[in-house]
Amino acid sequence: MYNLILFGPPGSGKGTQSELLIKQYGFKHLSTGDLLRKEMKEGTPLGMQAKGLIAEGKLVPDEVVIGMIRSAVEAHPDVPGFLFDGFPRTIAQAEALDALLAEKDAAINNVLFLKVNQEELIKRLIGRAETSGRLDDADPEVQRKRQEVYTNETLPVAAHYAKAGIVKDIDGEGSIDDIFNRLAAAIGSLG
Ligand code: B4P
Repeated sequence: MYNLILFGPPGSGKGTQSELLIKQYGFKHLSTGDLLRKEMKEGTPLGMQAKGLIAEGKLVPDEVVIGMIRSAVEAHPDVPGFLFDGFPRTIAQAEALDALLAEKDAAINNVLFLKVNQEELIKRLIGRAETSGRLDDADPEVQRKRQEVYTNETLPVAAHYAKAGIVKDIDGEGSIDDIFNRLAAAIGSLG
């Protein structure tokens, strides 16, 4: 099993590139953002809890997303690997993921870190706000909060995996195809 984390700040293109990577490699795509938006759309108790937090640019509690990921991983025992998109977002989530995979004699093989400058991120999120209808895209104050949460809570996750020597920086600027080619080259060379 080959397991990959696509890592990067809000708006770095994790969702966009995940779509292309799953087509090419057959990974099972697990996006906590997508799973949470599905819960919100269906109006489940979990979705109702997540809605207010996401609208404020905050993270959903670790135990909630860890539970969602455990269920999703266990529902797909026979896939060639998982592509984790937007997860883990805290050290507690990373440790829970490592433990969950270890139970299955597996591990994270690589973390591909999409690097995009702050100005470009804001430009992309403003662009996405025009069409996404997402609660967390429209308000500049919420976007500022999301970047702050990313710096304080999520960036340490890259350092956690860097200790194992499995993080690879990828230039996340340029055309969607060029970025995909860089990711594919990294996957090919890292195996
Ligand atoms: P996510 O759904 O993970 O979303 P994201 O980080 O905002 O975006 P992503 O990086 O996927 O960017 P995209 O491809 O769309 O999270 C949403 C919220 O859910 C979080 O804030 C949090 O509250 C909650 N949540 C999710 N996971 C959680 C967890 N594990 N723990 C706790 N809470 C959690 O790209 C952005 C835009 O750029 C798009 O419009 C796209 O078209 C455009 N774009 C992409 N690539 C481009 C390129 N190369 N050039 C120009 N534009 C490009």
